[in-house]
Amino acid sequence: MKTAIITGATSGFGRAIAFRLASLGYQLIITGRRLDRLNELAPQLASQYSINVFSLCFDVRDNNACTNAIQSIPYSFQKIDLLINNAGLAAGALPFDESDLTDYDQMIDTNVKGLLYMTKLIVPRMIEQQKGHIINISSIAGIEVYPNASVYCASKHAVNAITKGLRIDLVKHGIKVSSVSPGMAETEFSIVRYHGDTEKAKAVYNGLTALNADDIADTIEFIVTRPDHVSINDIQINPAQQANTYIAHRK
Ligand code: NDP
Ligand code: 8X3
Repeated sequence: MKTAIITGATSGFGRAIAFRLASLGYQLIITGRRLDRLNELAPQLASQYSINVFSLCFDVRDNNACTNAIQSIPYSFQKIDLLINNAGLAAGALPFDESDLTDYDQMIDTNVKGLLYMTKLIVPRMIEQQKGHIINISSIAGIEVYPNASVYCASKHAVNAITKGLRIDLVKHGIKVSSVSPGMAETEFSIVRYHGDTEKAKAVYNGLTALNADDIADTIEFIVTRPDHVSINDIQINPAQQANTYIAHRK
């Protein structure tokens, strides 16, 4: 049985990926900061798919918390085959001169440093196994920069650079490194971005059918079910009505 660890499994992509990997027979380590959601999700996954699930409640921005969490993983989950670095966010959507330093810190600390902390902790296990797979959830914001999102875009450009660097450095250890770069997807992402303003969040998707979390789970399923000799480097996936970060055709 393969083991996967998913950061940010309490919502959106991470939650959908957890269900999909469970359906593929993975045993799961699910993580996030919201304990109530982890406590609800773990037994649901375990009973629906007859798999083992271990939850870890911590903040990926805190390296000590990441270290303690990974050290607490029970023996039967220690051989980690798949790391999904998904925890992340956009905070705020304002021009640079009007935007807030605390939002910058949150995005860089979560999307970049949190991903690095988790990867640094899991990679030695994969090197020991001479096998493993890391999938980083990036964004089309890592490919093109759009207005009012300089730091979010910077964080996802960093994710792409880290992904490429890891792929180069880890290839000799049999470790695959992939990324998924979605466009607009309706999760809790925009609610978080607009600091809880659900009206503004809803308006982001006006007139178009956004991606949903299952679309991303489909993509992850494709990546992890390729044969051993095949590595998917990146999959960019958009709503059909979104051409790129600038152009969306709203009906
Ligand atoms: P959600 O807000 O629905 O989910 C985000 C997840 O990340 C939650 O489970 C949250 O858990 C977790 N998370 C956030 N901050 C932290 C933290 N500091 N420590 C631990 N966990 C954290 O958004 P999505 O599912 O849409 O986003 C998932 C990823 O996809 C992000 O990296 C995002 O940038 C990326 N993405 C999203 C797109 C979209 O349009 N939705 C498009 C492209 C990429 P908790 O709050 O419990 O800690
Ligand atoms: C978020 C997707 O289209 O807002 O990563 O950049 S988009």
